[in-house]
Amino acid sequence: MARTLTVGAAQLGPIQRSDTRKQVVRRLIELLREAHARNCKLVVYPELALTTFFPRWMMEGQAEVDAFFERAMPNADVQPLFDEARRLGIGFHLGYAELAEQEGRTRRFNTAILVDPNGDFVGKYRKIHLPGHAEYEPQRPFQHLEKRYFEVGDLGWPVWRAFGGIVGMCICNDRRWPETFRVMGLKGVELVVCGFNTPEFNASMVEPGHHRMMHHFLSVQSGAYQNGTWVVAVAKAGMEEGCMLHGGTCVAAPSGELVAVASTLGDELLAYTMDLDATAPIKNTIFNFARHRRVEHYGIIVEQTGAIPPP
Ligand code: CDV
Repeated sequence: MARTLTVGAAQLGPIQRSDTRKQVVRRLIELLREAHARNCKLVVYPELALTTFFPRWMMEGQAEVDAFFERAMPNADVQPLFDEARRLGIGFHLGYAELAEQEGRTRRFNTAILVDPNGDFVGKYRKIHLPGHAEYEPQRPFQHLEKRYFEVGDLGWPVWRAFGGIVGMCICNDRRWPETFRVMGLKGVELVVCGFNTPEFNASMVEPGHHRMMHHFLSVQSGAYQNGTWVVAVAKAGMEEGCMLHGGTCVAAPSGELVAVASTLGDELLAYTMDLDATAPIKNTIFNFARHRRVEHYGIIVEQTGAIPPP
């Protein structure tokens, strides 16, 4: 029997700072209902899907920062999403800022969860590749303070048997790193879901605008192809507090081809039915890891972080 799965890539338009969680959750539920009408079994929401992308601001007071974090999941504001998803029999992936009391201290992560159609937790991922900087940089038109507000994720890249396949998660900047996909590829991943917030303009370097979207697609497509996996990458898009997020929600097939791309910068649902068995031809041939990988030559990848050119 074919292992098909219909996934809803639920792109969000901008969330302004004044928007409440309740307002945002209403938008998430609207997309969820559309996904149900279009037979989706899994809905993927973006990174930090409950608030504006707050690392663009330098905030000195911890209370001001913590207002963007969730202390429990679900909490009262998000519970209606969990209730509606369970009622409709749809699972979902949701990104949010997580404040956790762990090992006797308060910890903050850029987190995503995967919830099954019964409303049960499948798993959690905490973003590992945190881009940006930790200190205020006055030359930037907007900040990117993920390194200030979040700790590096401590859960690795687990994968889970869920939704009829093997599913893993990554978050935004993670998609640019081949290591992200390869770790999950080595665990047999068949579907990687990834939420993102990517500004159209790179505040730290001169980069033509059209490169931004090209680099996004290039990263997602190569991660898919080189590991024989489906990738569903979902944007927060549009003009958010004066910062244009480039959008580009998409589905990449295990062949590396883009099979669906969003056409707007607003709330938009892409529904795509994928065959999870379409991962096998790539996994069993060109990227048959057991047969072709040469680990005796890969040590430097984990022994060394930065590049060291010859003298
Ligand atoms: N939220 C992100 O991780 N954004 C980065 C930007 C800063 C480049 C990204 O990789 O899209």
